[in-house]
Amino acid sequence: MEIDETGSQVSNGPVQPPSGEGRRSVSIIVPTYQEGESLPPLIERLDRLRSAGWDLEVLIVDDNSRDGTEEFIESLEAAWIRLIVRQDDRGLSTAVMKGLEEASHDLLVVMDADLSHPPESIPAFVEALSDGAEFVIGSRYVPGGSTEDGWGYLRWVNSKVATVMARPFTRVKDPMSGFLGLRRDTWLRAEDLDPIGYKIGLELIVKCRCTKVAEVPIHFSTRRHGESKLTLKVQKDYLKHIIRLARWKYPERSSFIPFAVVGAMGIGVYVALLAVLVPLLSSVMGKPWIIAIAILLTMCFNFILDRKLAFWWAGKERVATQFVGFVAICTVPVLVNFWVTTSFSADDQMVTPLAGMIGAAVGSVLGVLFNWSVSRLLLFSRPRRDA
Ligand SMILES: Nc1nc2c(ncn2[C@@H]2O[C@H](COP(=O)(O)OP(=O)(O)O)[C@@H](O)[C@H]2O)c(=O)[nH]1
Ligand SMILES: [Mg+2]
Repeated sequence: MEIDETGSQVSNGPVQPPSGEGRRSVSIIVPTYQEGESLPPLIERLDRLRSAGWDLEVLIVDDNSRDGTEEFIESLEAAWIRLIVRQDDRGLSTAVMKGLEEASHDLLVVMDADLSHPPESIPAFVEALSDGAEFVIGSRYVPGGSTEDGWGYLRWVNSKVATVMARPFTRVKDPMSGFLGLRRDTWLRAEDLDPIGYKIGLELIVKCRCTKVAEVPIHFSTRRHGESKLTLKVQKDYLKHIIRLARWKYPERSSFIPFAVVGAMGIGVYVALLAVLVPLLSSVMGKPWIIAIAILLTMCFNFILDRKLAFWWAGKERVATQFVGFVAICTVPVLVNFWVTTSFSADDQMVTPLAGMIGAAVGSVLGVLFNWSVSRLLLFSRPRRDA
């Protein structure tokens, strides 16, 4: 083995020939945007696999880079390389999906054009798929995998945080990898694919409901040509992507948890409102009225946030009816609180602090469960799968 100019391991002689009977056919999808300089060495390295007996179909999905990519591919006159130039669409995920749709073989590999992903690992991908894996990831974080030195601390932290955020969906060590392998039958199982975000691997693992995911160690090289398309916007999109995946895979929890958090925040809002309103309005109205105003304002706060975060599928319609229903539903636990507080009090004249606390606790717990389930049932129809 030697390290080539890209920092990847490349063998001197022919790369690993296909094992078993006959030639193995693999479709390789390479999304590109302004990768004109990286393509020649990439194609050369893929061609070495062909020389070793692999039957490769390469689909380059380019988003109209106009940097010589088209001219270069045309000049090769290679029947095994297909260039798809997209004029209207832009984006990594949709480019990958386009390539997967157009591919003709049963074994599919997706890789970056920038030589971060060593093509010499493709035989190991095929082996894992033949051994029963539904999905394969080229991984930096399994034994034998590595990242070329020179990754900034920030980029490393970024990758680790993103990996932790993906934990509810998959246990793999490197779910952020863009070097992927899958069988056609896995791809055909994909449901509700969402083109947002860069992390198409994570999207596919979740939406194809993969359980057998293998990780093949790779040496991840730093790109030598061109620039990364990873920007701050990508990180914001990643957060959105994680939220959408959570809503897709765990719709109940993704609705109840924000509802409970907003409910807890509502208690703070209520207390703060009382602190402000009592001194402000005491001279013009009685305490019960001030409390009623504080409760109503808190309900508005909860309604606005719950509609957005817990009942995200609610859309823009029926806001007024939903609000009236919401207030009616929320009033039930408030009345329970009132009833518990008064019935736990020692005598009719005095509300003890303990009774108040018990009332508030019962009211809150009951309130969250009751408000959430009844609001869902009566006011907001159930989340659609593709929300
Ligand atoms: N077709 C297409 N390819 C893209 C787009 N954005 C990135 N790519 C390609 O996707 C691969 C990964 O992008 P890259 O910038 O290397 O991301 P990084 O590895 O996370 O820094 C590269 O081959 C890019 O050329 C896009 O909008 N459209
Ligand atoms: Mg890259």
